[in-house]
Amino acid sequence: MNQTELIQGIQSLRQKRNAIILAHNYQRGEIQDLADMVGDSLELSRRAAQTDAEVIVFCGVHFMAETAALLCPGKKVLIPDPQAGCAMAAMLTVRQLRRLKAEHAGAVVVCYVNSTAAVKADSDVCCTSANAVKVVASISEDRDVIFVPDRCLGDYVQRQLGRDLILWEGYCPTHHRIVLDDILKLKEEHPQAVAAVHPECTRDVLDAADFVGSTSGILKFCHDSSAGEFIIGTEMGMIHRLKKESPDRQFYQVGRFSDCPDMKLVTPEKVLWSLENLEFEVTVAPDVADAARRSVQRMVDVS
Ligand code: CIZ
Ligand code: SF4
Repeated sequence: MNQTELIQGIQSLRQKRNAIILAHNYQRGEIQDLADMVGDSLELSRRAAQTDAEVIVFCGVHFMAETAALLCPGKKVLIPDPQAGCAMAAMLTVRQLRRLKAEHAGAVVVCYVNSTAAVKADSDVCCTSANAVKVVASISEDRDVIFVPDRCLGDYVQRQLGRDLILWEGYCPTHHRIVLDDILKLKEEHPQAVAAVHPECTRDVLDAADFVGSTSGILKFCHDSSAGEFIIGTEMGMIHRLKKESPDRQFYQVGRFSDCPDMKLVTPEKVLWSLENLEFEVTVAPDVADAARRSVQRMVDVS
């Protein structure tokens, strides 16, 4: 089967199954191009909740498909490769979270969306990188706040708010491969370029950037900016979308190692198989789902 036949096969199966294909901003270019919508995890889950489609093929990693399943009860949520996990989400188990909560009784728990549904269920409120500062700011100053699992995003939030948070040691291995030296080198080579980076990067990288934001934030920043050249410090799948939306501008990826191996597990062939076999369904146990949905809903209410 050549590429054209593959895409045609996906399109006809999508209709037959009454399915919608959602792709995260970090997916391979060819997946972004065949999807009904490309976005960040929350934008995609919200879109999933609004659709009439019965089947959602979520091209992303497991926690994202879980979030879609939480927000879309009654729909079948499929992930094309069940091995696509998130290294950061795997860095915090519910047992570890419970131990941390026991050490800080009374603290409010904020969990980054990059966490399992079970961790979300054991947290008070969820956040994304787009609204983390807003979510924490909504918590009364006299309460302690535990922020999990990303230490870098938590550190960014505490510096933005001038407020100490109790942090966990989780991190994104992909964003940690975006290093200061590579940004500085690009800035030297392209003195007119402005640098936009993701808050999962380390503090020295954030301090060297002109803008810090989520993938949706970086897209908006570049779109609204009058600059013609950008240095981009996030997972490299973003460059595809940025170039596609602004073909007349230059985007320079920081370093050559910032690809997320889990995001790249999804291929067009696997999307076809997913639609063909209605695999691999992602579900969340009802008791966990109810509690996790409450955390996500609290985030939606404050942001
Ligand atoms: O929430 C998302 O989609 C993630 C993990 C990244 C981002 O900044 O959009
Ligand atoms: Fe997880 Fe990092 Fe991959 Fe995002 S880029 S899915 S945080 S490992």
